This record gives sequence, structure tokens and C-alpha cells, in this order.
Amino acid sequence: MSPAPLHVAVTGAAGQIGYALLPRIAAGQMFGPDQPVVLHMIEIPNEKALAALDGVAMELDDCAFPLLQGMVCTSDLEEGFKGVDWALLVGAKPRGAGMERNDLIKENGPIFTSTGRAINDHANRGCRTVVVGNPCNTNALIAMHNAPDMPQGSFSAMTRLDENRAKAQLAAKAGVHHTQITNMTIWGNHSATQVPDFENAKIGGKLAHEVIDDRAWLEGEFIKTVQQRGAAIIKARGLSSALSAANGLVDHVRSLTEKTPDGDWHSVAIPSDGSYDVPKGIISSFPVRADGAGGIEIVQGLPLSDFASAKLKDTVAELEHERSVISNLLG
Ligand code: NAX
Repeated sequence: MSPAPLHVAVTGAAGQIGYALLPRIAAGQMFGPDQPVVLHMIEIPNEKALAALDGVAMELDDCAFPLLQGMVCTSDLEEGFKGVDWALLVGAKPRGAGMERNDLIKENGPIFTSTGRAINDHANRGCRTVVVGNPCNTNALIAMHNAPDMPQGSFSAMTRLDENRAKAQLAAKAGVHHTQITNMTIWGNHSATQVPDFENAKIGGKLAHEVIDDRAWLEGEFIKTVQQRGAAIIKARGLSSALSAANGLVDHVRSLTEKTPDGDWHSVAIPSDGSYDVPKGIISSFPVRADGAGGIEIVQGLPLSDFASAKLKDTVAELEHERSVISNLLG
């Protein structure tokens, strides 16, 4: 007998990440090949967005996915989040031309107050929430504060795309397949201040900086390329990363639910418990291990050089600044 379907809410379902993400969930790539799903596809109450959502639903019907047991298409948050087991918060306004990061934070922040409340009031008690819509760390903080009945540990933001980007860069430089790269941490914010940690990453089981004997490249071009990869994709495609973002989210959810292979870890932005002197009260990316039974923990004791510690301080300062910009939304 197949298990009861998981109810999975996706906001911004008619957007470009939604388009790349929904078929992967329905095909079983996020929750496994035996797990039926019901998709709760949420969009803004706008004629064009809802028509596009209808189109996506028609296409999902036309895929005849065996695991897809139903779809809820709505702009009503109560209907959208009712009884969901996962809330994947992708929908947000994109950064417009000439828009400062502070403006984006102020524009998108309020979306996550109402979403957080809807999750609090209507989702299943075990619901886990993942934020992708930018600025994702701070939006996750807002949603978490507006869902006081849900455990804080059920909220995370996505830095897995950054982890995958960093792995791709190290693999290319070392001339190995990217599956050889492990222990790749992204510290801090999903932004240009993020810290891709080459000091603890491994290539074929050896420390990456011993395999790539080029500290100037690691400290310079490597970090910059990962930090700026999103902008490079926009320049090349005229649109922001979508298929790699959707893939990052599939990987993110799997690394929360599946047991992390021994000795490895993944990057997940979660509420800080004070580890690595990252102050409590912000959502920051850490090296995280999952036990496969729903539990996750921050990997402790990784050495960080003065170089990496200074960069971690900068990205944490940015997160604290973002929190101050939206402090009125934290309830
Ligand atoms: P699109 O503009 O293609 O789609 C966004 C969709 O969200 C639109 O259909 C819009 O109608 C909808 N939407 C807006 N506000 C909503 C709300 N309150 N409730 C429900 N739906 C809402 O953007 P897309 O390329 O899909 O990107 C979505 C978000 O992901 C953006 O904020 C983007 O910045 C962020 N990203 C985050 C990444 C990460 O690694 N954390 C990487 C990729 C991406 O840049």
C-alpha cells in the first residue's frame, strides 16, 4: 500500500523556478519514488499570474505523473496552506532595475508576515518551511517570527544552490568530477557576502586547498565567482537562475530528510544557536548534518582562519543589518 500523500505548498508556483520545480516534485525526485504528493500551488491574486498558474496545472495534468494525487491552485493563503506538510516559499518580487537591496527587503518582507501567519494557522503541526524568495535568510526570519506556534527549527532558507555552485568551481579547477567535492560549507547570507569555505572543503577526501595549491585563486576568483554567479547567469540568460535554483531546492529538502553520508555535510541556513559566534536571532547558513529521522545539527569545531573569520563577521553584519531594516515585521 502506498503511503498517504504529502501535501506540498509552493508559492510563486507560476514563476520560473516554480516551472522548473513542480515537475521534479511530482516526479518523485524530492520525496522519493514511492511517495505520492498533492501540490498546493499558490500565486498572487492577479489575473495574469492565475492564468499562468492554470497553464502550469494543465501541463502537470498532461505529464500524467503517477505520484501526483491532486493539485490545489489558489491565491487564498488559508486554502493554500491548509494541511500542508511542506511550505516551499519561492514567490517574491524580483529586484527591479535601480532597486537597492534595502528596498527589496522592505518590498518583500511583508509577504512573509502573512505567509508565516497562514502557515501558523493552517499548516500541519509538523510542517517544515523553506524560503527561496530573496532576501531568503531574512524572509525566513520574518516568516518564523510570524508563526510562533511552529518550532523555530522547522524554518530554513536555501543556500544549497551556492554550495552546488562552489562545488562546480572547485571541480573545474581541480579537473575532477563534482561528485569528488564534499564538506562544502557556505557560511552566512545568500548574498554577495556569503562565504564559500574552501578551507574545510574536500576533494577526493583531501583538503581542497592541499589539492588546489593556489591560495590566491581560492581567496580571490573562487569566492568571487561563487558570490557573483547569480549575476553572471542573469547577464548570460537575461533571466535569473531557475533550473539550478529548483535543483538546489530539491537537494535542500533531501538533505534535511535523508541521513547525511558519514563525514560529510551540507549548507543550510537555519536559526543560529550561537555556533561559531554567529549571534542568535538571525538565520545564517551553516554546515549541517541530518540524521534521516527529521533531526538536524550544526557541525561543530571546524577550524576557520583569520581570513575566513573576518569574512564570516562581514556576512553576519549584513544579516544583522537586514534584520534591523525589517525589525517592525518581527512581531
Ligand atoms: P519569477 O518572477 O519568475 O516568479 C516569482 C513568482 O512569484 C511570480 O509568478 C509572482 O507572481 C509570484 N509571487 C510574488 N509574490 C507572491 C506572493 N506573495 N505569493 C505567492 N506568489 C507570489 O521569479 P523566480 O525566478 O521564480 O524567483 C523567485 C524568487 O527566488 C526570487 O525572489 C529570486 O530572487 C529567488 N531566488 C533565490 C535563490 C536562492 O538561492 N535562494 C536563487 C534563485 C532566485 O534568484
